[in-house]
Amino acid sequence: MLKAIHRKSVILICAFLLLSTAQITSAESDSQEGAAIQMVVKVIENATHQNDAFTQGLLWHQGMMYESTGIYGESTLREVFPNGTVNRSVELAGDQFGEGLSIVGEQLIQLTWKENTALIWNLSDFSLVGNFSYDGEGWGLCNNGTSLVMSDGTSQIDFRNPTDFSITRSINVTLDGEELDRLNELECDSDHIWANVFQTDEIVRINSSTGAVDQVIDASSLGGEGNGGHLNGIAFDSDGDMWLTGKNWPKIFEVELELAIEPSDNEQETTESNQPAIHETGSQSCTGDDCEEDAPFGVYVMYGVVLFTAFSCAAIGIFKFWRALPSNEKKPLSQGNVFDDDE
Ligand SMILES: [Ca+2]
Repeated sequence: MLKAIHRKSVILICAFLLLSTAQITSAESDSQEGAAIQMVVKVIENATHQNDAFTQGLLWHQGMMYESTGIYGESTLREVFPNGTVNRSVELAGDQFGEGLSIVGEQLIQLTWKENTALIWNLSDFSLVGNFSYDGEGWGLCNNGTSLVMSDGTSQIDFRNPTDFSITRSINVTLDGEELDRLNELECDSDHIWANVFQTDEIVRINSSTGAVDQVIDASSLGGEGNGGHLNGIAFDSDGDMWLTGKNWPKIFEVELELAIEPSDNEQETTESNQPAIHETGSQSCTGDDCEEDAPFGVYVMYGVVLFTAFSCAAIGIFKFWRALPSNEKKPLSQGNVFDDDE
């Protein structure tokens, strides 16, 4: 009887340890996925931005900037040299308020705010060649390589077929589990969407699959409303560098992203000595726009417990298997019995 209790106790202990460590692993994973990392911007250089541009959409393409500007009666589509000089510009109809801007092949797609119309412009001569219709408001637009990605002022982001503008899927954007709306000018790649949060100095980086915000970027150091209007322009150049501007701002800034955590004295010295792309602070490491939290000490302890448990249970299983063999097949594993099997 005691032997049976002993054997069952060992099985229960193994099961308990494995279940506990699995739960710890799950909780730790959830924690790392759920918490958005706080970032700040560091200015690398700046260039002139036309301060009559009420910026609503911005992108780089083959060394030139393309910009959509808003306000009824003043909205435009512009091609801008890197030094800020406007090369070409075309005016929208007086009843159209320019919004997000993206490019598909040799055509620029420009949203309008409440006119339910996306304008299709030929890149070569800025001729208006067509339009798409959509429901709701038009805010931000970007191209992730396969879809046009569009915001409409709500927490929903739609992925649209670039050939007919039909919605193929949607995500709900959340920050730390709460819905986040007012997502304005956009920029995107295959995995992430960057969005200005309307009337703030914040940009959020959104997971394109889940809608969860994994980075919150504080760009208030650029001056915000002090430049003439709200932050509202995100674009990556051909080197992958981020450029930011805002409505009627006189400057556009190339920036790098850094962790918002206050550096220690030693790390301050490292930063001042012009450390490049890789920043390490506390328990976090960051390489440009791809930052993740390192596992804390507790995780390594948990991994050790898992390995020990698995090894112990495997050893017990092997021993029991050996015990169950006919006596003439046994090799001399041990002289004593660790566990007696009463079967
Ligand atoms: Ca953009």
